[in-house]
Amino acid sequence: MVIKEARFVTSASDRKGFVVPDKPLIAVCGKSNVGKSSFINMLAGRAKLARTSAEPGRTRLVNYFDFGEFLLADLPGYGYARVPKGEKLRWAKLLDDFFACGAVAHVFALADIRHEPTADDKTMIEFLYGTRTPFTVIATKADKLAKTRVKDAARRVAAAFRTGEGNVIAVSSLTKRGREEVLAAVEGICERFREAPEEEAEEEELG
Ligand SMILES: Nc1nc2c(ncn2[C@@H]2O[C@H](COP(=O)(O)OP(=O)(O)OP(=O)(O)O)[C@@H](O)[C@H]2O)c(=O)[nH]1
Ligand SMILES: [Mg+2]
Repeated sequence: MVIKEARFVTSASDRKGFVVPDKPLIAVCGKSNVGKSSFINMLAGRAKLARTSAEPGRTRLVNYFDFGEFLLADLPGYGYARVPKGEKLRWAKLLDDFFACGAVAHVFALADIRHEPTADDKTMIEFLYGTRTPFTVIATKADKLAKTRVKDAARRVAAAFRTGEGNVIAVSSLTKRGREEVLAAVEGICERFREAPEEEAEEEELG
C-alpha cells in the first residue's frame, strides 16, 4: 500500500465528536510518550501531521487522520502519573466511549520495545482480548536497541502481550524501520473490511 496523502480530519473530546467511519478505522493506542503521534507521522511520511512532544500526556483528544483508504485515530496516552485525577477519569471515559461505539476495525497497540509492559498496558491488552478487538502490537523506538537485539526484544514483547511473534512489528519513527510491514498489515485490514465491513471483528477473530 502506498500512502498518497494523509490529512487531519477532526478532534473529538467526547462521543458527540466521534467520526462515523465509511472506511476501516484503526485506533492507535498506548501509554503516554510511547510514540503514537510519531508513528502516525512516520506512516504519513509527514513530520508534523500529528503533534508530538517530549512532554508526556500531550494528546488529550481523539485525533482523526484520513489516509485515503483508511482512517487512523490517535488516542490519548494512558498511564501518565502527573495528570490530575479528574483529567484521568475523563480520559478513561473518553476511551471507553470510543471503543463502545463499535466503529473500530483494528487496533495498533504500541509498546516501547525496550520495556516490560506496565499494568496499564496489560489492562489495555486484556480489554482488547475481552472485547475481541483485533490488534497488532507495534514495538516502538527500535532504533534505541542495537540491530542484533531487535528480534529478541520483539519476541519478548509478543510473549508479554500473549500474542504470536508474527503479530508484533518493530518500528522506528526515526529510521522508518517497519513502515512497509505496517502498511502491509493495513492492506490486509482494508481487504477484510471490503469483504465484510459489518463482520470485520468476528471474521478476524475466527481467522
Ligand atoms: N528514538 C526515538 N524516539 C522516538 C520514536 N518515536 C517517538 N519518539 C520520541 O518519543 C517522544 C514521544 O513521542 P510522541 O509521538 O509524542 O508520543 P505519544 O505516544 O504520541 O505521546 P502522548 O501523545 O503524550 O501520549 C518524543 O520525544 C519523540 O521524539 C522513535 O521511534 N525513536
Ligand atoms: Mg501523541
